[in-house]
Amino acid sequence: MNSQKPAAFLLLGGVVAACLVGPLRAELIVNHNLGPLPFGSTNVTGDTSTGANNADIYAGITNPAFNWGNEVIYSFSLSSPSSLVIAANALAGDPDFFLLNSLATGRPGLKNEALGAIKSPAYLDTQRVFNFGALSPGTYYLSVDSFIGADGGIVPGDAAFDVDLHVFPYSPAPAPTAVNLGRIAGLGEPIEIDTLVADFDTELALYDSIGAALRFNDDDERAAAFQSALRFEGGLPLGEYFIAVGGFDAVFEDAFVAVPGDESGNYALAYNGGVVNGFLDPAEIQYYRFTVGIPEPSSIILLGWAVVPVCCARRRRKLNTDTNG
Ligand SMILES: [Ca+2]
Ligand SMILES: [Ca+2]
Ligand SMILES: [Ca+2]
Repeated sequence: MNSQKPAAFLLLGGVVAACLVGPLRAELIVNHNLGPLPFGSTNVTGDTSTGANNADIYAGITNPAFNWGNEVIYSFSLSSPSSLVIAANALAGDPDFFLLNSLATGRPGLKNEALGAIKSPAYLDTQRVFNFGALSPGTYYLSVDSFIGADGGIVPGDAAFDVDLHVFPYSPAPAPTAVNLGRIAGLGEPIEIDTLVADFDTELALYDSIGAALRFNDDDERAAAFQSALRFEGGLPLGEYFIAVGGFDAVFEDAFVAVPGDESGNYALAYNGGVVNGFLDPAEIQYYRFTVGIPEPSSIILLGWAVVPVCCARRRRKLNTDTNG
């Protein structure tokens, strides 16, 4: 009689689950959970030989021609806006330190890509102290990965490290005036933002809601003439984000600080199927805002109301039948 009901529930469940968790992907492995990082200093000591190599490169922030070997991954959380500084006490081999906001990795290929890299890496090769900068409250991962060279010149080897993580309070910066793009993805859904169609040399940066500069791109490898793209194939944490569009040679820093470049002209900002046309004046930065969220509240409410009355109506009818019967 009601053969469509289980199918409808399965479909609904699938849609909701897909919207909430996104497509399934392989994930990096957390070796140690540091828990909530308090303000002050936390010592982290380890050896990459105790880890595994699930990330050869870090998408969007490392040169694809380079290779990293075994990595050890630490998870930690921040309960309030913070800035994070890493300082080396002792290093052996060539450990590099990557901050990630997800454990997602790319599809199997020639190289394994960690997709959740944010900020610039701390190489700690000459400078023994590095400021990762501002971070919103949330969960992060520190991947300590052993640098093993460029393609064709790999020297396998592990690295040992003794570093301190210094956490300081950070005051969120006021949001800039921005064109609102609305919700462009759900949790775990791939995000791509680009200005590949532009008549000048563009640059792009991504900020989170407190002004933490997360990712920057000058030239995408697909660009015809030095245009930019930001790709988060593993998605972004739920929240509000800001895109800054600039011309070469802009500089982007925390607190929504952006020093404009000289280049200007027409561009099309493409984002997950949408597109906005703009014109950038000389010495100008333009901002757009978007959210990564669960499905629009209106659609959840609609789904909820579509299901609940049917369930209740059936139960009530059965109860009535039993009671009367
Ligand atoms: Ca690795
Ligand atoms: Ca290094
Ligand atoms: Ca560029």
